Amino acid sequence: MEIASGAHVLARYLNLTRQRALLDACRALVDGAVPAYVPVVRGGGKMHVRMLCLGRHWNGRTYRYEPTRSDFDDLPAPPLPDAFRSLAAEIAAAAGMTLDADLCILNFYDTDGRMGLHQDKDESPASIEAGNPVVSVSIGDTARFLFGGLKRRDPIEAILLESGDVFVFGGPARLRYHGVSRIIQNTAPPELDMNGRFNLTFRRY
Ligand SMILES: O=C(O)CCC(=O)C(=O)O
Repeated sequence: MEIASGAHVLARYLNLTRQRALLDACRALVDGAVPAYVPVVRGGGKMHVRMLCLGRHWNGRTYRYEPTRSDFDDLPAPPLPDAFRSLAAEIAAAAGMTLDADLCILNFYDTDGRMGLHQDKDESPASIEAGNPVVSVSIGDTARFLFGGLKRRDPIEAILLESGDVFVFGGPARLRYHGVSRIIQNTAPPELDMNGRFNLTFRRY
């Protein structure tokens, strides 16, 4: 469903088998050799997610991408798995767009996780101007996702993103403000046997 020009929600795009496989991959990554961590941002506040960047690291202090995590432990960002890159391309195509992703920001929200309203504007100007979409995949508990306009004060729509839903925003929607106001506890499919929510955003730098 196109909710705004360039912004598509594909409800339950991933079936349970694919959700389970992605969940296993996410769990292995966040507890792997280069683990997820809680970023501290420019103003000194802690984010309300555990984050792991793949392909390129997003530095929460500088709001820039870099190869190693200079704001945390200097470890190199793990590579973007090929299966993630093809998943992102497949989903973008399902929304009528194209994406050759070279990075993914993987966030884990526990039951009181959230993310303030922001624009995704730290990718290269060329990528943003080209309208390359951000492909977002949700696994686990439902999120109350906020989707606004190109200005912070524009009206905001709340959308529930459930496990297996994907959200694609590119072209004229690429710089729309968005965030997550809350996670709705105990809403993950029982088959996933999890609390909290993984969100993967695939992007092209
Ligand atoms: O968790 C979500 O659905 C949104 C994540 C997000 O806004 C981001 O990673 O920039």
